[in-house]
Amino acid sequence: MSLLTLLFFSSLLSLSKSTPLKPHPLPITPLPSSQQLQWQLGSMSMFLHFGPNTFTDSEWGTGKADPSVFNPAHLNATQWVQIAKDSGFSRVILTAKHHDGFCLWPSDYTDYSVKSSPWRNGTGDVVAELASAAAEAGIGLGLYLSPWDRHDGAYGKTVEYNEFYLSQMTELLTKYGEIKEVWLDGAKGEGEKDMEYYFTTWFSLIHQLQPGAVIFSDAGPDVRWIGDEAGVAGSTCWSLFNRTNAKIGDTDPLYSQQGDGFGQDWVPAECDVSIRPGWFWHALESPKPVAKLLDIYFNSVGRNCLFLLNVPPNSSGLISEEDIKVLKEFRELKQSIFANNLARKAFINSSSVRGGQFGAENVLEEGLDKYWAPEEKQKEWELYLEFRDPVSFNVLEVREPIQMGQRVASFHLEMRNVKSGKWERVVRGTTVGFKRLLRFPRCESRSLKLVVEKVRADPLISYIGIYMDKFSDSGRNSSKITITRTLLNDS
Ligand code: FUL
Repeated sequence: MSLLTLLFFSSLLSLSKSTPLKPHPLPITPLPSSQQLQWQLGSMSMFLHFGPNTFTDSEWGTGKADPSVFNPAHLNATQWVQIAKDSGFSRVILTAKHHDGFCLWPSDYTDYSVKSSPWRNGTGDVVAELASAAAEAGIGLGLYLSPWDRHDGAYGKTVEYNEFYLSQMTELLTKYGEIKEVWLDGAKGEGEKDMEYYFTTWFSLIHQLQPGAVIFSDAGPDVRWIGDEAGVAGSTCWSLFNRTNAKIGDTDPLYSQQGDGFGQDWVPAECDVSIRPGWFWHALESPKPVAKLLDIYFNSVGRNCLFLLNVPPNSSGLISEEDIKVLKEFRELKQSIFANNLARKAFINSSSVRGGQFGAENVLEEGLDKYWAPEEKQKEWELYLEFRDPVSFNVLEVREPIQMGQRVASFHLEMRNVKSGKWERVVRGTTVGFKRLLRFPRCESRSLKLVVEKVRADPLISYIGIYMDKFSDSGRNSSKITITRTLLNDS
């Protein structure tokens, strides 16, 4: 190496040593916990509704079904987990106990469980089998312990039942390794015995026993129910929320679907929906078509939420072939849309930059830690994408680095018309959050502009995607008709 080259490199080194980085901007509260961040990064979880209802063709079991009905001849939790993993789900959540009170693990606090069933001669434990399959495959495990218990005699006696429920919860959270999510709800039939659930105590115990878990309920504390069972979030969807405004078992669906831009708590939403009409498997029901799953994906993951898709194992103890087929199509369809981010071909620029490491080019890199930050005190926040050749596209993706808080309240995309050279609005959206996906009729252009309109604090953008969804474009997706020009003002 010549002296000159040495001098050149050492001056570069001393330059990088002597030029400190520009600090990150201040996060804006409320902020996600590390458990909530990890949960959100997972994007999709698979719900597994399984129990006596699977064998009695019912949804809300009475709690009186004889345990002998539970006898899945081919139960294989490894198959459930493998399908979940192959289809892109990061977690599985099992109904350890549904409303009928039957426990899928041999609880020491009741006889109404697998141990009274003929399955594996009463020695089986579905929770244990699933826990070991999930650990083996490296995907997270969640458990649903229904508060409403139609079997146990203690139900209706507040202190007695809370003791019973917490004892069962303790079994679940101490015997099966790491639990990533605890799922509970306020569902209860008309005219049921009145009683109080000691939620605050339950939540403390759960966090004590499984500090890595998020707790799901209508009102959080960590993850909120979206307010419907169709898997659809509001087109405005904040992770901000006021927990005091929501009561478990009695929530305002609109408030849950939209969240609250002025909320004091960070409680992102989970969109639960079943692949079939029922939550439990029924011989006469079929799975939804792939186009429907894609719609739900856009309306949940694409609206800053997590998609919790229920895929119920059948009475032989396996996930049915028809369901596997749709899940495979779903995975392939997503892959065909999102594998090719056209924005990567663009030259990216912005209206301003906060400093060196916050440049606009960061929006092409996956991950939360790299993002575009504009200079402070600006009135306009714009990102420009210039392509060498015109590109055809019909999907926009925008993401915020949510560890810094949720900021964007509205934005739109513009394109320069290839023929007239004039700027035209393509689509408008309100909140962004972890991920926002918007669909619109196919467009073609060489120049695009993402304009952030309203914010809670200076906007930070961590990712931009521009995609061509050929499936919806070709008309094979029956829901295509819903993507009309009326959606261009998606507010
Ligand atoms: C509801 C329950 O009543 C349904 O049976 C199902 O488990 C659904 C996911 O939650 O509250």
